[in-house]
Amino acid sequence: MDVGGELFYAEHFAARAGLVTDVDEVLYDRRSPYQRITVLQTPAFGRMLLLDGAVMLTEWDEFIYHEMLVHPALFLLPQPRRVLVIGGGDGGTVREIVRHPSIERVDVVEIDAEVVTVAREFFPAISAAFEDSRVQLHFCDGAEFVARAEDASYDAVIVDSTDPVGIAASLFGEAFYEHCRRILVPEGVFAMQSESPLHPVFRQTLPTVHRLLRRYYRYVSTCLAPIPTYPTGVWSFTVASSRWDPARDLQPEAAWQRYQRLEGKLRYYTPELHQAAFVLPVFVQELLSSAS
Ligand code: AG3
Repeated sequence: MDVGGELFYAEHFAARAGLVTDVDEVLYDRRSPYQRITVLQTPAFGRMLLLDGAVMLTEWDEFIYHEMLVHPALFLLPQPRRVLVIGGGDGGTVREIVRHPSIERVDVVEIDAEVVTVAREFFPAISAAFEDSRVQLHFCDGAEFVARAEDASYDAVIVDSTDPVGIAASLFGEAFYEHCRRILVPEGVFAMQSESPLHPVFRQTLPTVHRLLRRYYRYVSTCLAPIPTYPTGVWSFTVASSRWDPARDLQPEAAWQRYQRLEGKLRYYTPELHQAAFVLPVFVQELLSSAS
């Protein structure tokens, strides 16, 4: 937006409530066959990636989102080897996954090849993990990919989607979750971003997701993290497994040993933070109990 010669950008989650920031420069702004892709240079948040005007990441706080989407799930598994990522075309999720030395293969299913092209050009540090030899990119629909994938072929499935509308809507539906369960090994882990529990509309995602996932997994748990540039600033991630209780089955000693051996240094997640993040405030507990 350009008002009185000053460039700024705003994303609202309610009547003119939300995020606003000055913009130094619009680095990229084009329509792909699927969506409008925008890259902004801002003084406050560094570079920002928007899809259809919604913030996907900023250089300033993307580490919180990507660490909390990936590590609570992968640290539950004694030895994560094969991981499927649905979405995640910017590369941040893959960057966190390949920090785990046990990883042998990561399949990334991104519907929009132009998101990857833009990430490679404008977010080289975030998208660098795509060049890792263990990573395989697939440009197709995530719901179709999981429907075709073989039974028990992944240790973890991680869904890094946009909001549950438009092209991402199928990634919040029962048929998709059923296939994810089928293609996971019995002791596997499923993780997804599950929107904000404070959002006037999308907070309903959380109880809906719990109700559906409980059909396929013994344990379904949600953890929270602050993502200041996302709508409301409070975000949820939901982790499910039939073998591991995400809130209780982290073995602190073993987790710390693995934590030391990760490639690179994390800035948000620790095994202690894992335990704390699954402790939910009253209003989120109430939202979840409306699911059954
Ligand atoms: N995933 C986007 C979460 C949804 C943000 N919603 C919004 N801004 N309205 C981000 C992908 C990062 N890898």
